[in-house]
Amino acid sequence: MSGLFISLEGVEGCGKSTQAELLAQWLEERGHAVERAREPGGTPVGEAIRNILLDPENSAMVPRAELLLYEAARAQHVAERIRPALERGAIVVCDRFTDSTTAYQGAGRGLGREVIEELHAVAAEGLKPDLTVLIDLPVAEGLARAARVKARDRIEHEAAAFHERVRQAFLEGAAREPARVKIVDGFAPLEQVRDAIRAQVGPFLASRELLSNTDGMTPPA
Ligand code: T5A
Repeated sequence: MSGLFISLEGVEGCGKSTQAELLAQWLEERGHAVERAREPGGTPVGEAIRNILLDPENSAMVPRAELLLYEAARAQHVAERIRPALERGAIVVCDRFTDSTTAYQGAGRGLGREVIEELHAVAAEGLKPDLTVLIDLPVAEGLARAARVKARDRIEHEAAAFHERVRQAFLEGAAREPARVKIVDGFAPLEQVRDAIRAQVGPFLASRELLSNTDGMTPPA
């Protein structure tokens, strides 16, 4: 596959959707074909599963059913949109991917990493992001930001301790794979977060010889 797969990750309200849009626009302005994507969702089947997953009415959902629904939405997304876009040579900018499942279902729900990684291999056909930007933010700030924009969904109703486990799992994932997962401070003003993301993505694309105008950026060590 000739494209590139970039995911944005982090706790609720950390600014992923905002930054995914800014990043996609920036890449398009530089002449790249960009596929915007988000999980759960991104396809008609995936959006229907998203509605089930996020509906607060579904409070009886057990963790394993939740896990399988996230992976089912992902299987459809990878087959219908992500893999074809990568085969066309596009840059896929995805708001959440497998790291979210590892953090939320693995650590948040306590299902553990092993079973989840086996499911990733099935649902995502072994596909991993080339680069992941983790926008790190204290849980309370993220939940407060999210609450200002929309009503709380089923996952946002979880206790603070659940979201703390999720944040720690994201940070542990970044420590395990420092070459792929880059941490950006989400507490900074929006424009600073945007620039910090560009400072990771620009050199990464340059290292893959995909960005002709690197604005003087040098590839990361
Ligand atoms: N989930 C997902 C799992 O449990 N397992 C999985 O495998 C997957 C894929 C998805 C839910 O599903 C869970 C995680 C989630 O709980 P969602 O609605 O897509 O649900 O939830 P989020 O991805 O968390 O989306 P949010 O919209 O809540 O958060 P974002 O996208 O991180 O934040 P954003 O960009 O919408 O910004 C929120 C607000 O903050 C402001 C924005 O303007 C906006 O008002 N903001 C800032 N304010 C100050 N400073 C900054 N730097 C700011 N950046 C943004």
